[in-house]
Amino acid sequence: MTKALLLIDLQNGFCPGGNLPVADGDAVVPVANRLMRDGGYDLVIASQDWHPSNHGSFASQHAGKKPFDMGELSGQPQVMWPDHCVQDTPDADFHPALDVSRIDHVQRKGENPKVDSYSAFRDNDRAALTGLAEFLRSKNVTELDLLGLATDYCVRFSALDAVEMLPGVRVRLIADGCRGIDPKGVEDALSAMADAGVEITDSSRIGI
Ligand code: VGL
Ligand code: ZN
Repeated sequence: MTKALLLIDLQNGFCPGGNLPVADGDAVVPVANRLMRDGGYDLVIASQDWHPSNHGSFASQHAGKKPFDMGELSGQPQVMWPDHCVQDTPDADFHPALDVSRIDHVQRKGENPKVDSYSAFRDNDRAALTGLAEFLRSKNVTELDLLGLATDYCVRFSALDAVEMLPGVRVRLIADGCRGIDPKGVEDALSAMADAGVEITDSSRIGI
């Protein structure tokens, strides 16, 4: 029995002042800190969106595209994002208030410029794995709770992959520990996760 907490992309880039800010994104940092301290977890993992400066999800790499337009990347539909979480820049750093001393393992993603990687488990085209599923299996994880940014992108796809790639593991989303980009997208994400078997819970129900 190993209980793990997965923190998705708690980076400056997704917080107010960052390059792809999620409204109120920094409000989830205290939730993460409290759960790392009091949640009774055996293992804490944090994912980090970690793009090269020429990443193909950036509107800046596509002539005539503006951020949030739809475009294509390697023949697949792709949201054109503002440049964000570029490797070794402050935008990619964890939020300064996050208690990184309690993180056991960091999983980076989004390094291949030709494909985006919302999920902490694998690229959007599902071809390349990050190794996170294998890591969690090697630690005999039986329960995985997750929270972070953004509910409608990286949290959603990470939770769905957790259910699919870790059969038998209880997967729970800590809803008050998440914030999203688009309200309708958040609503769709919550129902897609619930339909897939993700339990939706709240941090007030965890720990002391
Ligand atoms: C994310 C869009 C682009 C996320 C990452 O962390 O949800 N969203 N890259
Ligand atoms: Zn990204």
